[in-house]
Amino acid sequence: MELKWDGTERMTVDYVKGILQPTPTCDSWDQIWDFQARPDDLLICTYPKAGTTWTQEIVDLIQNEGDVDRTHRAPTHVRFPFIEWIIQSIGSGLEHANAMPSPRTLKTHLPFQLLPPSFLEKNCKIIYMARNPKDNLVSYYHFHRMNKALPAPGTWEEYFESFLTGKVCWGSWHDHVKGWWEARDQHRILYLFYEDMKMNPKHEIRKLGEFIGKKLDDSVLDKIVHHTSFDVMKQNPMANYSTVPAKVMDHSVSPFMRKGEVGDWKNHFTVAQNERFDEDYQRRMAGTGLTFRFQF
Ligand code: PPS
Repeated sequence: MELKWDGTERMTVDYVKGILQPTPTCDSWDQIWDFQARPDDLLICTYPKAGTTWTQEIVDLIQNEGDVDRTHRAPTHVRFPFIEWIIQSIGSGLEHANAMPSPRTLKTHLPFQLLPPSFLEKNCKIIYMARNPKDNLVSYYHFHRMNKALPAPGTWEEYFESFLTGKVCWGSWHDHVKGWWEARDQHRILYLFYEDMKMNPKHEIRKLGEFIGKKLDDSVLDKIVHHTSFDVMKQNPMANYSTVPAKVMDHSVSPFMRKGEVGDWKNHFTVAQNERFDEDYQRRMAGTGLTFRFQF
């Protein structure tokens, strides 16, 4: 597979079936769509910046029964191939996944309709983590600023409009969370919320353990809660993306582990933006049964 983008310029984007994607993902789309899942694959799926890395760290600690040394074996993106991510200085998530022995835990940000069909054909377990869209937007904006593997975000006002109109990589937040929500009962999908994990991590980690098929005693659960807290993960080079070359992710612009809070959107949204967001949200989310917490 040819990896053209080398990080000296900002990533370009294109469309796959109406969804914006980094150009290398578009160029390799046929191979991504044909990805061969295995029945014992576990897939972690999120809209970007919804708590993927947090979920990955928790899952790895559950699978390793709280053994922190085992989870320090490699950085997040090496432990969990990101199937549609192709970066020259880092490699192809697809090739990495294909070379990995089973059982594999994989990552994707794809909306449900773009999920390679073999995941459903093989009845793989899928964990979906969703985050309230206002904090998700803020997090994504800052990630665009620091990550050259995404286009430049423009001004805050411009990015706000791009997010609302779904003109960002991986498409509309609203369509993403709704698509996976509607699919959850027909497939082996555990649908989780970032705000629940923040509010009661032990409860949510136990739920994850049951879904994965691991019964965890209280002391292991407490250990996992501690090692996956924001402050501990921020200091963990295997979980904070500091191993990615600085020409791709520049943490001096905005750290990957930025704030990890619920309600930070209040420091960014103007009153007018908030009213516009709420009006749009109510219209697009009406009747879905999906509710998000925007603050505690
Ligand atoms: S990515 O690039 O899509 O994989 O990013 P993702 O991991 O989904 O999202 C990054 C945001 O999640 C926050 N984060 C956490 N919050 C709370 N606790 C823990 N342990 C944790 N780990 C990561 C991270 O700080 C990003 O959110 P913001 O709001 O930008 O801080």
